[in-house]
Amino acid sequence: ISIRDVTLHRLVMRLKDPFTTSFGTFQEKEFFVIEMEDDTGCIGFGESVAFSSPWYSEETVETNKHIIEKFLIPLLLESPIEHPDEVSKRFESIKRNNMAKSALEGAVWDLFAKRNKLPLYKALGGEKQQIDVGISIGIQPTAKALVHVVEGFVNEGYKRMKVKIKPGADYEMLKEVRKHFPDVLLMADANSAYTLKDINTLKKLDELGLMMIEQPLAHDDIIDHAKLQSELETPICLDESIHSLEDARKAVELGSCKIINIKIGRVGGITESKKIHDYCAQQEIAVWCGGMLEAGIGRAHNIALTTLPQFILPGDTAGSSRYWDRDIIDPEVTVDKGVIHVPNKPGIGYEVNREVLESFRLDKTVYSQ
Ligand code: OSB
Ligand code: MG
Repeated sequence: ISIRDVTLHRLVMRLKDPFTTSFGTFQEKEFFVIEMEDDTGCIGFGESVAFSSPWYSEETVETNKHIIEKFLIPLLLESPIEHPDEVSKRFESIKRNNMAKSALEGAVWDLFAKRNKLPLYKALGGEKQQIDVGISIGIQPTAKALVHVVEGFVNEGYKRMKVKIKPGADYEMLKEVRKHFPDVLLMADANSAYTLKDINTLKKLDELGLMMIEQPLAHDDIIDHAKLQSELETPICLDESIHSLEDARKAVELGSCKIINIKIGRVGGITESKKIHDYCAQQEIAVWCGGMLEAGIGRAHNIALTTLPQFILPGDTAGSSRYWDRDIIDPEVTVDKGVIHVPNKPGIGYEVNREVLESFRLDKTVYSQ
């Protein structure tokens, strides 16, 4: 693959409803659509997932732009590549900045799949024709409001309810949800809002039969999580702490978690995601695909990845309409009785709607060889 040019479309889209986590509230999502054209005129798309503020991780929209244009694009345009697995090696000299790397790598994967006339999921070795989906629910003002929101998503057919928690909005709220929905698959995501000092609160959650608790402790910790896991019945799932296969191996060896949330952006791309997936399959650690409030292109990449066999648990990749009035792809991602039917068209399997993309676009920059 000889890449002729890379276009960065900077977009801003407004979420239908604000989304509140323990670290802040999201309403607008600013990100890049990466459009990559090769010397045969074939086009691949990627999407950056970093947020505007460094709340979830240290990367932001602005740092992504800096790293992509100053360092990553020059490395990518240096010489042709045979296979998308080479992209992460090409970027090895650049430390971290995984979301910036992943945005470009995603476009190379789409381009590669399209050139080979394969749907992306088949290019990755995935087999599932449909994937189970859950939903991530932001922190609500009251338990009553939360129960109401959960009810709506249960009725829509979502297979697993993930509720964001923080100190003061945890046990009592989840207890109400459990009371109204005794059998629903329920889990909590703390986004690092607790420390080991909160162990009594966290232990109380064991009463509620949660599938897992996601990232209860610090974003960069695997030591205290191991201590906590040894005291908890509820499985711990790590999100923020896992940036690579090596991080996953260390966390599993230490007993810091029993489940891993794989986010393509957080680990630097699909190639690294596959490595973590394969390692977890070998270790019998269940994985699922996390979300970053993506628009359609990022969502399509998540869907393709989720077709790999160790993605045993429902992921956070919900339908387009859960987030947006109008997504940038056609057709939009739809959820039917809690499943997404995986598209069989070449590449990401959805068409980018140029008119819609331009309606959300702030600016555009082209980088050529
Ligand atoms: O921790 O998984 C997370 C959203 C923003 C930042 C972090 C997280 C989330 C979600 C929503 O849980 C996932 C989604 O619906 O895309
Ligand atoms: Mg999370």
